Amino acid sequence: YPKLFIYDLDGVITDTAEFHFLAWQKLAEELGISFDRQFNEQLKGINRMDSLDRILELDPSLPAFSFEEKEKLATRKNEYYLELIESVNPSHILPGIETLLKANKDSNVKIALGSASKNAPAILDKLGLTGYFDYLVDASKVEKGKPDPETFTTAADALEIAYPDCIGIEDSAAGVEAINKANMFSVGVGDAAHLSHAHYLVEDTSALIFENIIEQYQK
Ligand code: B16
Ligand code: MG
Repeated sequence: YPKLFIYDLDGVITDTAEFHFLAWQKLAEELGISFDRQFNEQLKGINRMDSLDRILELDPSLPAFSFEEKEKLATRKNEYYLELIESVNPSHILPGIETLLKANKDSNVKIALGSASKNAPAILDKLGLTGYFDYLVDASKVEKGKPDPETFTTAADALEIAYPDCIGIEDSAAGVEAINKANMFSVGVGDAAHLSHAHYLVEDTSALIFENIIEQYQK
């Protein structure tokens, strides 16, 4: 039986991806860079600075930015993002997630968050879900972002649980790769085009059923 579930935030618990997209798009427009939703798929699960680097790479004609300039740009994006998430509330929890968290808690299996977002604890609070979690890993606790396994191993280490006893749930290709590299069981949420490397794949969050995940893990 597994001992720990590690949940990604954006795309699994709530859909903040749209707000990240809008905030990055606003910043990119100010820099004269255009990018679309399809490119945004590549930014899912990628931390703030790495996301900025990928966006700047879209326009090779831009001058090279110093680290300080990039920090200012990243901060500006975050200000736009914070404005957008101000109105986040429990109605923004994705379908099936609260039922899953309840079943998870009732089974005495530990619960952690594994998010690349520095805003993760504040968003969990706005959603009213903080009480379910035994441990939170956000960007402030890790050096190497997804697809490095550190986000997931940090949660397991903090709760002193062996990696093969952990299940990670992710919507991003980078996140599923991170879970697999951590030697944990990966549950992907989304389509096979991005997530064929997941050990168990469901189409959307409403298909995340606790008993089904356990059954797949035990196979
Ligand atoms: P922040 P997750 C990730 O969240 C997002 O998917 C990604 O698009 C974002 O750039 C990253 O958090 C950093 O967020 O700017 O708030 O620190 O999917 O790992 O929960
Ligand atoms: Mg995600």
